Amino acid sequence: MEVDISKAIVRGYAAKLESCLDCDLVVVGAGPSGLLCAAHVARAGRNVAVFDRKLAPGGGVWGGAMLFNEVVIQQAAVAILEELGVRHTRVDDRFVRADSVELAASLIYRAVHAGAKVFNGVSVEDVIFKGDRIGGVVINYTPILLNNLHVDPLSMRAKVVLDGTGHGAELTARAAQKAGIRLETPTGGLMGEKPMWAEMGEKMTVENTRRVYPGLYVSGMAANGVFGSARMGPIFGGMLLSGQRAAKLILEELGR
Ligand code: 48F
Repeated sequence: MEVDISKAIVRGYAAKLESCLDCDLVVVGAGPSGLLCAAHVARAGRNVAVFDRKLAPGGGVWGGAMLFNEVVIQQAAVAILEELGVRHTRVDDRFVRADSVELAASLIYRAVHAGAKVFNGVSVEDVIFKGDRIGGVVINYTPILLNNLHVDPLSMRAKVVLDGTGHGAELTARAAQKAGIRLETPTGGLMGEKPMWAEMGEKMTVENTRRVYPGLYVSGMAANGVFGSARMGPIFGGMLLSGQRAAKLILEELGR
């Protein structure tokens, strides 16, 4: 029995991973923007893989604000909450609030049920770069990286890569630094996140959701990090709207 259990797991995981080695979209970072984008693109019938270095996907949603596990969402994104099936309570004319655990669980459920393959405990440590385009990602198990073990990674091809890595825009920063590329930003480089300004941060995270290099898009806080916009704290409507916009732009590109 022990061996049959192991066989089932090994075969299931191998099949899942192999099905993504040449995919349409790799989402790096299973935060709210990345998960919602993955759900939409997978629901449109595309082959989507999501990687998160942590054990639990969901990014910064779980802890609400300072571990007070509630989140605030502005009216503009309430329709997304309803589509996700997340219950919410009116705060005032501008906002509703919701349980952060319910939001994180719903985002993960929607992405997986739409057909996206979510790989937890896997870090993206590099991109595949061939001259004029980002063509995929380089992955490794997080425990290998945490223990500084000298173990080579695996690579997977993707038509589009989404940097949804949150504060720091880690993937875009690494790609820009290692490949020496000029990003499609006003300065050609990573402009860096600005201090808290909730209204501006929320507005800009949606506007900044776009392509930054052929084959590479940014969403959520990574988008604000790349384009030099403010952080916004525990209001999550912008993240959801950013994920929705990323999906729309990526589906347009994939449809070409
Ligand atoms: O930061 P995060 O939640 O992404 P987001 O969609 O949302 C930001 C909000 O949570 C919050 C906010 C207000 O609304 O400001 O911060 O921008 O999630 C990013 C995920 O990316 C993973 C990381 O573990 C987290 O779960 N991640 C980061 N770098 C890597 C990565 C990497 N190199 N490989 C794999 N996963």
